[in-house]
Formats: sequence, C-alpha cells, structure tokens
Amino acid sequence: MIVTIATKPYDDQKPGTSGLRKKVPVFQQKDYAENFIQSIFDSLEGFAGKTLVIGGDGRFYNREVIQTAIRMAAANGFGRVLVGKGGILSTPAASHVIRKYEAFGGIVLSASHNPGGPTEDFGIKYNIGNGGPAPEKITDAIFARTKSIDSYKTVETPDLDLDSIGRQEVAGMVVEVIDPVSDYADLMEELFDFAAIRDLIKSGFRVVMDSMSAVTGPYAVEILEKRLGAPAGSVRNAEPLPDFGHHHPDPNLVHAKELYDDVMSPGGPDFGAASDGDGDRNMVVGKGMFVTPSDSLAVIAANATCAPGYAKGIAGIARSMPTSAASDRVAEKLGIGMYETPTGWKFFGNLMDAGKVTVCGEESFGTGSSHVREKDGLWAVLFWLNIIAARKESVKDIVVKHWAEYGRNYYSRHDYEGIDTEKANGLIVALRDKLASLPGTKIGSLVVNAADDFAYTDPVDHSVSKNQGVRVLFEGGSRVVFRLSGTGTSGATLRVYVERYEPDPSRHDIETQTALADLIAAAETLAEIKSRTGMDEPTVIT
Ligand code: VG1
Ligand code: CO
Repeated sequence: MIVTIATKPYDDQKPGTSGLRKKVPVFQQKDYAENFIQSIFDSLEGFAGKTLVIGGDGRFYNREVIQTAIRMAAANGFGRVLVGKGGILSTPAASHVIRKYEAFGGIVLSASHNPGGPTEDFGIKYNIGNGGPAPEKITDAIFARTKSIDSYKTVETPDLDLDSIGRQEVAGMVVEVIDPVSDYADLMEELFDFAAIRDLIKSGFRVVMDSMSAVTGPYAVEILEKRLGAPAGSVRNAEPLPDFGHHHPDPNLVHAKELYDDVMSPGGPDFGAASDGDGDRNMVVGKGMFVTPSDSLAVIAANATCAPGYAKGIAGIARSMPTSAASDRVAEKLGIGMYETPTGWKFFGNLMDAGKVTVCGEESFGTGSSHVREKDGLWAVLFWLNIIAARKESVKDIVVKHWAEYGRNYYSRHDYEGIDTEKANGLIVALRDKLASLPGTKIGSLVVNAADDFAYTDPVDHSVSKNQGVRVLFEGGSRVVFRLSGTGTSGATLRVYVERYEPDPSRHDIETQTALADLIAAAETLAEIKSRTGMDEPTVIT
C-alpha cells in the first residue's frame, strides 16, 4: 500500500565532503531520514523500474534506515533493490555492486571513520550509476530539495527479512538480499596475483589486519584468511559491531596504535593493515616503517605493473590538493597525466570515467583505482601485498628505495577538532584576506612563493568548485594548506597540512615533526591558530 506522508523541511541537510552526516539523535527526529531520502529521489530522473543498491557499514541505526529506504524506493517506483545481507555493504563493495549489476545508483549508509552508537554518528550518501559519490551538481540539488520538501512516499508494510539471502517483493518491487562479500572478493582475485601472495604468506610472512570492529571484518576474513591462507585470527576485531566496540574506526597512528605497536615490536608481524568504519580507508605499516597515505599512492603508482590487473600500466594519477606531491614525481617519470582535485572522492569520478586516471589517492588514508569509484581499503592492502610478493622486499626497503629514487615528501596533518564554528570561519576568512600580500614575504627562514584559495575546474564537465582550501607555497616546494573539515558532526575541525620535499637521501631519516618544524611554526604565524581557537596543540596529528 503506497502512501504519501506530509512532512516539514529541516534546514540542516546539506551534504558535506561525503554525504549527510549527523548524530544519530538528529537522524532519529521525525521524518529526518525520510526527508533526505525523498530529496535524493526527487533530484533524480529516469529510475522507474530500475535497480537501486542499498547497504551500509552496520553501525547503529543502519537496519532501521535500510528498511525505510527500501520502502521508499518501492513507493517511488524503483523496480528492484539489491541489499547486502544484514544490511551490510562496505563502501567499495557497494560501488562494485552498482557497477556489476548496472544499477541506477545506490544509497550507502555510513559515517565512515566516525564513531557509531546511539549518541554517535550516522550518515546517508547517494552514489550514481558509475558507482561513485554523486557529483556536486546532484548534492546541490538534493540540498535545495530538502529545503522545500513537503511530503514523501512510502509503503505500509512490515519489516523485510534482511538476514536470508534470496528474493522478496514489496509493492511490486523486487528486493534481493545478496552476499555482501563474494562479488567483491572475486574482483580482488581478478586484480591481484593471489597465487604469489599465498606463497608469500606460506613462506612465513606474517600479515595482520585490524578491521576495527567495522565492516571489513567479513571481507578480510574471506580474502586474507580463506583465499590467501593467512592463519585464523590474522584479522583482528573481525566482527562488525554497531558501536565499533566504542572505538573510532579510524585507521591511523592514533586509533590503530595497538596494531602499529605490535608490528614494530621485536618478533611482531611483518605487515600490518587497518581499515575504517565503511572499509574505504586503509593504513599500511611494515616493520620499522609506517607508510604515509601520500607515499602509499606514489609507491602503488610506481609499482602498479606488479599486479595483473594493472600489468598494462596506468593511464594517469589523481590526488586531492592537500595530498603530498610524492605521486606527482611518479607521474612525471612515467610520462602520464597528473590531476590535483579538491578533497573528497566525488571529484575523481569524472577523471576515471573519462579514462584519464587509473589510480587516485588522498592523504586521509584513502587510495583506490578505477576498478570501482570509491577509495578502497582492502584493495590498497592487497596491492601492497602483491608488490611485496613480486619484489620480494620488505615494506621498509620498498619505501626507502622509492625515496632514494624520487626524493621524500615529508608530510603531516594537524587537526584541531571541536572549534567553535564562528572562530574557525573567522580564521579562514582572515587567511583569505591576506593571501594577496603574502608572495615574496618571509616567515622565519621560509619565503612565500605563491598563495591562493584552491579552485578546481573539472577537466571533463568544466564545473568549477571554489574555496577548496587555502594554500601557501614556499620556495623549494614546501607548503602549508588550511581547510575546514566537511565531515564533522559537532563544531568545526581545522585541518592544517604541512609538506616539505627533500631530494637528498642522506636527509631521509629525520623524524617527521622535526623535519617539518619550521613549516608548523609558519602555519601558526600565518593563521594565528592558538589565539583564534584557544587551542595550544592539535587534537590529532597524522
Ligand atoms: C575527510 C578527509 C577526506 C575524505 C573524507 C571522506 O574529509 O579529509 O579526504 O575524502 O573525509 O572520507 P574532511 O572534509 O573531513 O576533511 V570517508 O572515509 O568519510 O568516506
Ligand atoms: Co570511510
């Protein structure tokens, strides 16, 4: 029974860097999720009778919203919904399912690396038919619609059984509950040399993965333990929990510290990896070597032909603007295109669709390729294992040799979380105001070469995105970038990205914060962070 329900708009449903993210109690307000989902459907055309993919990272409130989304998809005229068993689909797996089954699009429920639970975070994101996050044109239309929405369509029907694989029907729409893991695992097996990785593991190379009680657990167990022969238990925190065991499912040196310490300890594993709440981020550590995400992108690009799926080479590389320029040097050497985009995976979609780039990355522990249209945590982990198996070298050797060949980009991100929104905006405005006066000035011993607020023109559809981060470039290729996060759910987060290029191999073993000390000081001078935010130190350094 299809019904139309009258509703009132909310004024805070603007999608951020990666969809709409809010605290669970916000989403639990009357018709809040319904309004947003209807606004998505109202912003799309031509989906009658077509397929919609729905899945999420299993966090608190996932099941409720999935039931809602299925009812509303039926009422709005979709012909079929594909939903992962238990409502589970990692973000890259959802992207793959959309592509493989040629769906019209997908709804991905996740707040990524943010904590989950009754008072923590939830999110809804729409992905288009190429499997990637909706471009700004669509997210802008969705936001506009949320401001005027006055009704939504749903179906009055009991909850569906999401825990049995098979086919059901709601108001004439087919609902297929699918295995969330198998299609994705098959794709990984096509891209990488599983036989070589199996041999590596068989030879005693010890691999551990921390799934952080988030969505990649079942995927990592199937791939690493079952298909690649890693001993049972190699995947830690493998069971997805609605509250991620009260942890931040964020794979970095702060939240995946236990894994890091284990790999670094004498007699510990040879290789450690972790991924985030929805499985699109990755962290890679080897004995004596934490790989920064920016370096990871560069190493993967430089060694891509080790993997069967990339044996013919890569078409080009794209990175978000704040990501270090390490991969630029690889692109230069390979003679392929290099693209610098705003933060957020949605900007890579057009470049991949047009065949301009094969691999993409962000400094925020995101790496991926055109095999899907999202960043992909396990893909990056498997790529590293494939490279290690092919080169028969440790992570550390691979990275140190890479630096020797290309130079090292020292890199760090300092986050100041929970700042008062007005103060954060004031800081950025003040920075913008002085950009024109900066070139030629000296800050400490650094000389400013150029300064701007990054704007991007998409080379494919020519859309323009302005105000994507203030960057101050110094002589010698060092730089500081400032931007405000678009994924937080309380207050504002200032991100300060600091980078220095060091060509000289005899200077490649300096501690990162030390190597960047003068730039960190310059960031303070430029943005007056302490006095404007009242914070003496960043809350997170990665
Ligand atoms: C952060 C990262 C950005 C990433 C985004 C989504 O955004 O900096 O690189 O694309 O999260 O990642 P922001 O606006 O907070 O800096 V995830 O794993 O949420 O899909
Ligand atoms: Co994520």
